[in-house]
Amino acid sequence: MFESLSKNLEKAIKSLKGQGRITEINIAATIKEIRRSLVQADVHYKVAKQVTDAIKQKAIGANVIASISPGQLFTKLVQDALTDLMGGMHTEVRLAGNPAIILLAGLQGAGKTTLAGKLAHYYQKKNKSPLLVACDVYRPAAADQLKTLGEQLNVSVYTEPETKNPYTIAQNAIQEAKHKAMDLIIVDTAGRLAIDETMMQEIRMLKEALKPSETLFVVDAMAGQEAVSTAQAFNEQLNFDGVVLTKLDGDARGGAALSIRSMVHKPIKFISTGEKMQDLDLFHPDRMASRILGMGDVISFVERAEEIYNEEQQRSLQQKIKTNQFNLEDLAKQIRQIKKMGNLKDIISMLPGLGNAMPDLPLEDDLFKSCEVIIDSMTPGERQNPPIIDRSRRERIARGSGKTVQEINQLLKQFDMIYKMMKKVHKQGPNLFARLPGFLKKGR
Ligand SMILES: Nc1nc2c(ncn2[C@@H]2O[C@H](COP(=O)(O)OP(=O)(O)O)[C@@H](O)[C@H]2O)c(=O)[nH]1
Ligand SMILES: [Mg+2]
Repeated sequence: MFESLSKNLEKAIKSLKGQGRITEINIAATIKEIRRSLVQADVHYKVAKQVTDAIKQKAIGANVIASISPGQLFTKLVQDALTDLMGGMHTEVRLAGNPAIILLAGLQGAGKTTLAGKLAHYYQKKNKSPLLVACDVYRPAAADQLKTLGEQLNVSVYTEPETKNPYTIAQNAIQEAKHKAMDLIIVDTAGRLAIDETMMQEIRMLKEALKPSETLFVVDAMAGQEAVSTAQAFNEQLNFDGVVLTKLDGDARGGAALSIRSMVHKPIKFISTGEKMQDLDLFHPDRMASRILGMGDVISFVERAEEIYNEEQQRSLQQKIKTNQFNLEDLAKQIRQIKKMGNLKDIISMLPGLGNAMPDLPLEDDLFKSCEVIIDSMTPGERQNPPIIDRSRRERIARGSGKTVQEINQLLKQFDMIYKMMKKVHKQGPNLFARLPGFLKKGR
């Protein structure tokens, strides 16, 4: 996401390099470039102008502090301007009442049902006890979709296949939640392909009747400017509390994320970056701004890493390295852990300096897949003691995994490198990757 915007902004700021000081004349081209980059990212022209006017004013005003380079100053000013544009601070989702109710609204295909599952997963980790409620009464498949997610997450799902009134279903779900001492209800609703009076009326009534503590409008970020106008239309009818932007992993140009706050005056609360249940992040304007500027989002990275690496796992990994017992089974385990952090491209974009360097690489989520397939085709003995894998074993593994012997050789060579590197790192301290969350935290 935001790849071309990031590149364009970086280019615009780079053009200031070599300038000793800031004058209205030498920043004119940069300002124009920044504005053009924003418009190209599908930010409304007026908003883009507002942003660049603010940057320009501050840049000229800041001229007196000559201790930093114009490039550095501009990066900071653009970062601040983008942060302000997206709302400044993170706005919390408000969960009040027992059960607390979250109502989801949005067009068909926006990602509501998927989000319902993600929110259940998210709040479950926060020790809430969620109940998913299927109020899309038009598409029977929607209830099944929710049920599948519920099973996968081990979260209860409330459905009433025969009932055609979403309000009745929701009321009954509230009773069910009270009965079972569940403290959070997430209501998935029906969408339409376009804004439609019947749908608006239905969701408006549902909101009035349920009085949810949080009504979230869900919108596909790839819709660009249209996401903004849809948000405006829903907000007029619903006066929702916050926005969830989905599909930011796609080729969304970023316009929706950048403009919604200033055009609709409602905060973005969550962003979704993939189809998996863990691909959900709280929206932090400052973190997003640094990500756009290619400065990464180390804090979100750390938060995700912390979720999957508990102390116990770290200790056991360190122990293995210390006693030279790290083997291919452990490598496979590490790969699975990294994959749990979510979409690979998304994770990499959180790391400073890598976000902009990576988009050109064919980084698929199944990058690790062939490693896993190969390791799967080995016997336990081979995984635990890779040196025994001789030529004939390599041939057998190649046949079993549908790979070539060269690919097997390559994996074993990579393992050997990782193994040596880990031992080296271990001499200076415990495993680098397992240590990364704490390590990065100390740095910030
Ligand atoms: N790539 C990607 N796909 C998503 C995301 N959120 C939802 N989807 C997909 O978008 C499609 C529509 O989602 P769904 O939840 O059924 O939308 P609904 O009609 O609003 O309930 C499904 O195929 C989802 O897997 C996301 O953040 N990224
Ligand atoms: Mg749905």
